Amino acid sequence: SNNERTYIMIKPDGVQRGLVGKIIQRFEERGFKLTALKLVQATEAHLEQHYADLKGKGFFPGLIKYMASGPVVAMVWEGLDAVKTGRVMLGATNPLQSPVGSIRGDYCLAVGRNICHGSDSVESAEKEIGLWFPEGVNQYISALEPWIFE
Ligand code: DAT
Ligand code: MG
Repeated sequence: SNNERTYIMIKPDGVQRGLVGKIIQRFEERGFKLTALKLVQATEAHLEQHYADLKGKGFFPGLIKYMASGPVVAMVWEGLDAVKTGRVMLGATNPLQSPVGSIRGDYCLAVGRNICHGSDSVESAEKEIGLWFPEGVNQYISALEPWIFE
C-alpha cells in the first residue's frame, strides 16, 4: 500500500561518520514521507529488545555494545512498499555483498559496522515503531503525494 511504514535507523557509526544527511536525503528523494525522527542514545536493555530475535548469536554482545556506544537516528518512513524498498535501499546485511548504489554498498565495508538498520517485514516494522516511538508518530498530508502516486 502507499502508506506502508518502515523503521529505519542510522547506527552510531553512521552518525559519527557524518552520513545522517546523505541517508535521509535518499529516502526523501525516493519519495518516502518522514513521519518520525529523533536522535537517541539507547540503553543496552532497549537494544536487546530491538534485536531480541538475534539473542544467542555469537555476535550479539558485540552488536549491543556497538549499538549502545553512541546516539542513533531513529526514523519512520512511509510510502509504497516501504519495508521491502527500504531494505533494497540499505543493501545486504554484509556490505561486501551490497550493490554499489545501495547505502551499505556505497558507504561501508564490515558487517559489524554497517551504518544502518531497516525493518525486515511489515510485522517487525510495526513492532519496532512501537518500541522506538511509544509516543506515536506524526500524521500529515504530504503536498507531493499526487506527484509521487497516481
Ligand atoms: P540486518 O541488519 O540486515 O537486518 P540482521 O537482522 O540479520 O541483519 O542482523 C542485525 C545486525 O547484526 C546486522 O545489521 C549486523 C549484525 N550482524 C549480523 N550478522 C553478523 C555477523 N555474522 N557478524 C557480525 N555482525 C553481524
Ligand atoms: Mg534485521
